[in-house]
Amino acid sequence: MADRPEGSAAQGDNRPKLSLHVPEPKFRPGDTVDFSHIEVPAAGSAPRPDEACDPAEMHDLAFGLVRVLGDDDKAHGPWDPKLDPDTLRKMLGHMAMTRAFDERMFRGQRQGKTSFYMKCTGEEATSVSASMALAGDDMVFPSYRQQGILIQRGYPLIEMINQIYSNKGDKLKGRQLPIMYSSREHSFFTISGNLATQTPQAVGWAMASAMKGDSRIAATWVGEGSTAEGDFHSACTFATVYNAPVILNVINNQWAISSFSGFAGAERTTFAARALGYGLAGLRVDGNDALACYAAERWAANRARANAGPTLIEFFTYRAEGHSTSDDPSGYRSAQERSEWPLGDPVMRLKNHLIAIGEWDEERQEKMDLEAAEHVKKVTKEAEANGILGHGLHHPFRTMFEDVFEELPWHLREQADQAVHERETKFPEGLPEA
Ligand SMILES: Cc1ncc(C[n+]2csc(CCOP(=O)(O)OP(=O)(O)O)c2C)c(N)n1
Ligand SMILES: [Mg+2]
Repeated sequence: MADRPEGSAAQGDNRPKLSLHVPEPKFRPGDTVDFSHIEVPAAGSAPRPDEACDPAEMHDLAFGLVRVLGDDDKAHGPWDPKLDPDTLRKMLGHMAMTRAFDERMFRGQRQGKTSFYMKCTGEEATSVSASMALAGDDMVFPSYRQQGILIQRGYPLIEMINQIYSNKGDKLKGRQLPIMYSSREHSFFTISGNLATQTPQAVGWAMASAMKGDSRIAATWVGEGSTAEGDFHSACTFATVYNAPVILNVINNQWAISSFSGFAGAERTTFAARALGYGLAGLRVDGNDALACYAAERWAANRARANAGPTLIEFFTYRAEGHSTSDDPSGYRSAQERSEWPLGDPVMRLKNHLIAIGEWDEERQEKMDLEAAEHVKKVTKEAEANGILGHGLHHPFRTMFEDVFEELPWHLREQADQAVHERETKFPEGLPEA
């Protein structure tokens, strides 16, 4: 046998046994939830550095929490974006519409009208308010939980519902999983189910925009769990190396399906702190504070637009509902988490702020919620006329081979013919859409 190097374990030393740390969430179903370990700094206490500052000056902001709305429901400190009441009401309206849309679509899935849906309850500010801080033609590369962006950008709800129902009105012709929208006209990049792929794409797009001397910036949204993907880290490297005009929004909603944020590194440091190692500007923001979300995104947008550099923003929030309609969170987390979450609910907080400044009241809120629910219901009915799951009103089977090549190549034509032939053999009575 070959000699072992001096001091190796085989020589029988008394070095301690190594052990592996496997993260475990603090609370499981049935546990009493205590979030007192989460530090919540006072609203208005975080400084607001110059938009062109050196990322090294932002160290503390990556570990703190930018907050504007205080316990008194008033706006505080240097991050107050000082939006006029009409803009605040518009923000609240988009958030209410997003919530109404989520409720209706979730119910639609339970009624068998679609196979799948994902809500963003509790996270509305991270898409609606952030999107309002961008220009309408800035290119966004979202994940699957930013329906608030499309609603804020005025994308027709009927197009969203047609896509969710994969019906004959679906512009994507049923080729995408429900909720994976795409709209070139609304500068909304096609959603991909492969986690984090949108992050290098956003950086690449931003680099191209800079190379062309364009003025549009890019912004991407990615879940905290997805930051564990290699793509996210390549995106950070490219963003910093080329000073790409891009904003990397990390939505830390504490959960990645049934895995808690600890599996993506949250036990060790913050997600905003990732920025430090790359030399990116890093901000950690109360994601349930609509004004803080707006202010941080606008800060980063101004920075990018002035060629001062990319920003990584962590929005600290909570996924109030299940991951998707295929999930049951009662199997892995305590039901108390939602009510105990120390940062409250973003819609309630913005509503209470508008009431506190004398620009809103409960009656108007009730009316707005009712109108949003009725509008979504009406549009849902319109979309249902184009078909729902299993009703056969979808794009012809054969079209799945189209639109990739300008001319269908011979081998795809052959496969299409074969697929249609097999379908006719399997269903000799015929399917109207085949
Ligand atoms: C590359 C890849 N791995 C795994 C999955 C399965 N998957 C879909 S969503 C998800 C959780 C993502 O969590 P997070 O990034 O925190 O986003 P959130 O759902 O909380 O918004 C997983 C593991 C996937 N779609 N793609
Ligand atoms: Mg998550």
